[in-house]
Amino acid sequence: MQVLRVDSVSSTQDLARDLPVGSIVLAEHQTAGRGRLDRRWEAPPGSALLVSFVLRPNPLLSVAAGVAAAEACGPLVRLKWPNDLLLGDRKLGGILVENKAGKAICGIGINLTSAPEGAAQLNESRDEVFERLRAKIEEWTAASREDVLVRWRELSASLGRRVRIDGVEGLAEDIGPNGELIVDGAAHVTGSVTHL
Ligand code: BT5
Repeated sequence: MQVLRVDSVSSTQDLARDLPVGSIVLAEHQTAGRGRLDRRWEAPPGSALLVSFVLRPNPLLSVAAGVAAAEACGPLVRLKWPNDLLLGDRKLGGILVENKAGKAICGIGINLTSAPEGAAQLNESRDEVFERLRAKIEEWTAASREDVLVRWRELSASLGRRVRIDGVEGLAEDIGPNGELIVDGAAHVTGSVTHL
């Protein structure tokens, strides 16, 4: 795997999209880091792990990447559907998967030495977290769908809780075979969850 390390970039996703499968982009700083749905991802220079992996497309990739990232961060980290890493009930990091021409660009941001108000930080060295994450991404993107789903259920902070999603409230019962969240029997493919 080729690792490209850069000081400053608009978004690691922008550099990664033109690289071959197997490439990894790591940045000190992003001037236009992004989350889902055109949201911003903010991190002061040098304070976070900001990385994009160029992978083969896989419908369960964002779920597998969540499992990989949670395990790389340590035993206290849990997953909030669909893609948030939580430490306690605070957001520690997030995952953004974008597809381009036969490639899936999997971006992961983890707060290390700084976090926005109300968010969490890991206080660990970037290189150590990166090396663990890289190994875990390799492991979990090669795992079977069933193994990924079983592990996601174990790590989930959302299942068994009352949640709000797309304006409806209900019990988060399970994750479906394609990563959808099942709330009161109904499958939700996209959206943001609030834990009630
Ligand atoms: C995510 O989106 O959580 C996915 C974040 C992915 C970031 C990585 S960094 C490397 C790669 N390159 C990129 O440009 N992106 C990826 P979402 O679920 O939409 O959450 C975004 C929301 O999280 C924002 O609207 C803020 O409320 C909040 N937020 C922004 N920066 C944060 C931070 N550093 N820590 C915690 N929350 C943050």
